[in-house]
Amino acid sequence: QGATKNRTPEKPQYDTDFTTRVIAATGSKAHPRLAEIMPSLLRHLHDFAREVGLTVAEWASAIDLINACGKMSDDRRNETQLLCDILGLESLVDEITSKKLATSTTETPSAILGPFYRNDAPLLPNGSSVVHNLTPSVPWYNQAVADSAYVTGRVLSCASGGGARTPLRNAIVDVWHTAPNGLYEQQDTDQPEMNLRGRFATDADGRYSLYCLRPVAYPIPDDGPAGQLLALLDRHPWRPGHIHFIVSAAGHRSLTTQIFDSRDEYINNDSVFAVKEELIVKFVPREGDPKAKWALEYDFVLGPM
Ligand code: MBD
Ligand code: FE
Repeated sequence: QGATKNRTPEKPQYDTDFTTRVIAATGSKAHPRLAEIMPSLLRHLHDFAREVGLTVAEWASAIDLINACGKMSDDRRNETQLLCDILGLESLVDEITSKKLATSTTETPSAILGPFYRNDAPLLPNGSSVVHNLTPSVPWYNQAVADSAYVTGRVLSCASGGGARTPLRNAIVDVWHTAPNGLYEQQDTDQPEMNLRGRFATDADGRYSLYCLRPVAYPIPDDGPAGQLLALLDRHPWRPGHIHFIVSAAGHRSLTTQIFDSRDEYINNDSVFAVKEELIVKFVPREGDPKAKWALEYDFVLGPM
């Protein structure tokens, strides 16, 4: 009784002039874009705090969360990015960026980069495999054989407009995916360096071709603060099986995207909200190729710079 007697009985009224003053104190001669976006950020941030009645203790636990993400991050783990991913923020800014820059709806849709890209994947000849050192002693050998896949397609330009698509020679298809144990090579000491990564240059017809594996569903790393938050929010950490690509060609905007295996049970339930209809693919059985049980043909369409 005594504990409640001094508390405000009705909805508190805040001095919103406070926010106006904070915004008025904010500008940037050095960085015009910062000057443009900060007022909006401050307005939404302050409105959010007022709307939910954010307390000092709650704000302090958010600070702890962000600090914990930073402490955990290094070359191999970007926990702050992962936090953004589970909040849908990386997917949202990816969508905003491609809407701003795309010149045609025929461009292949983008999808988020994610935290596991590595520069300088080996440049491999078309028709070679990104699966290295696969021997029967590898724990997931049988699954790798059952899911072996031949992936081919063309890199096309829609730069000339009018719905025309022209093949791009010497485009680079940079590809990466997890092993059947759900781990990227840098997360897994049992995989050789740069396993399941490669770059392929398209031929005169704009064609690339490679051997890889049908991707499996896997949980994003959930042993850190982002995973704790997921659990608190009654959410699962799984992503549908996906293959990442960065496709680049002279005079064209690089495309960062992912393709998603239609068979996957998480296809409509991605923990980082990256799936788009046009990026869902169907692998088909491949006959007469001892190196692949499955085949996929997928074209990438790039827009002009
Ligand atoms: C991933 O493998 C990934 O692709 C994304 C976007 C986020 C977390 C893990
Ligand atoms: Fe990924």
